[in-house]
Amino acid sequence: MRTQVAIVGAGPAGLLLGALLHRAGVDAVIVERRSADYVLSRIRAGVLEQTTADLLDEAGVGARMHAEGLPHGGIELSFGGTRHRIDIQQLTGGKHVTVYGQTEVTRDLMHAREVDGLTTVYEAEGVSVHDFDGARPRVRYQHGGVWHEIECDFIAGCDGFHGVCRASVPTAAIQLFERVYPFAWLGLLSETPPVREELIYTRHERGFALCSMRSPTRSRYYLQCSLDDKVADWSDDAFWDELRHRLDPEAAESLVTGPSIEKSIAPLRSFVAEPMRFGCLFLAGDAAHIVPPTGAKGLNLAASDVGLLARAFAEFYAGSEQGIATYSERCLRRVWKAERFSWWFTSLMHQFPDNNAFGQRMQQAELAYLVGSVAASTVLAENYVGLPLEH
Ligand code: FAS
Ligand code: PHB
Repeated sequence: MRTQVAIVGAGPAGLLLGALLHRAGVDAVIVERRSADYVLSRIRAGVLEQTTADLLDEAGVGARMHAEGLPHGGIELSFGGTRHRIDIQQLTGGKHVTVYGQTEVTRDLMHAREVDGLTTVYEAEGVSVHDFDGARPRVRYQHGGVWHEIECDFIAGCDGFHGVCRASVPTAAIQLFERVYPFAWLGLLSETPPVREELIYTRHERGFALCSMRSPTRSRYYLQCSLDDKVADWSDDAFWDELRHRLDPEAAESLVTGPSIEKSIAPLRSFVAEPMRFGCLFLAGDAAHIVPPTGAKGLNLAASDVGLLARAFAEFYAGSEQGIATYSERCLRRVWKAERFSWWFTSLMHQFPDNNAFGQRMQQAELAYLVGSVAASTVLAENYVGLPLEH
């Protein structure tokens, strides 16, 4: 098989890249290790920046997001038993985020790809990438017991943190930056109305908590938990009791509980691989960087990477190498700013085992300053809605 761009991974990065390339008249094939149902079963992000919403529109898949997504102009910070609203829309001159689950984004992209009759190979085994620094870049995989090879001009490594593409880069050619956090997030999805209309980020001495949602009838909650915790350690009742302990009294009182429809534990890390290009191999999304989900940046960074990459490939086929030559540096400027914001917000809102009494007071003082200063709240607001894209 031959194509212009071979995309490894059918998560949001790979699927959005494929959709944008199709719109630009560039041929691409996606090779995915898992089944489509498995990809859809992973419950992850929930908040889209405007730049991500714009890219979904550009890819022609924004209709359901506009119909079912929830525009949010603010968030609430809860600490010391009270909640403080950050008026994001007012502080950013009218910008907002859209609450629309990653699962739905992925579903919309998969549907569009099927309607357009584009090639996606699911349940591909033994995927490997070859000669990406030579003249004949190729992707090999086994499907149904038969080995296949895709000859291409470019390989897009959209295969996430545990993928094969970054792992195939010689160690001397790549620099890794990482911070692993001493805790995890326990997430729960329930068919219950959200506790408030907007998200609540809670700092509590028992640990961080986040109240989010997927719709007016479906809620998504997170609790900071130990890295040693297992989902089986947390009954639904134990989850709801702990969440009530961490919420302010009014929110705890209005919390509607119900059976979980999904529960999962995710470790938190900050991670960046530099550069994001190796010859004909380009990394995008979680394959290149990971942020702790506190700042709701992971999915949005993946989208902005592939927005730049799709444009760069289209420019290449139109005769300019400028886009592919500057892809890595342009992505990394935005990635590092999102890494900073996600690290800062995580450090502010979570309990750290080595945080002494002074550290607790520093967190409390920073939160008091944050909600009392227009300048400080503006910094939070403009990072939360997403910094401008470089074109
Ligand atoms: P993904 O990991 O989504 O997709 C990569 C794809 O490549 C997967 O489908 C995988 O099966 C496939 N793949 C891997 N190896 C392969 C191989 N060798 N061959 C072929 N295919 C291969 N972000 C937020 O903003 N908010 C959140 O609350 C949030 N929660 C998260 C919870 C968890 C458990 C995780 C892991 C991430 C979370 N994220 C969150 C971040 C998440 O949303 C990512 O940023 C987003 O999925 C990035 O998309 P991709 O880069 O496409 O990577
Ligand atoms: C979610 O709804 O899954 C979500 C929202 C905001 C975050 C993290 C996760 O910061």
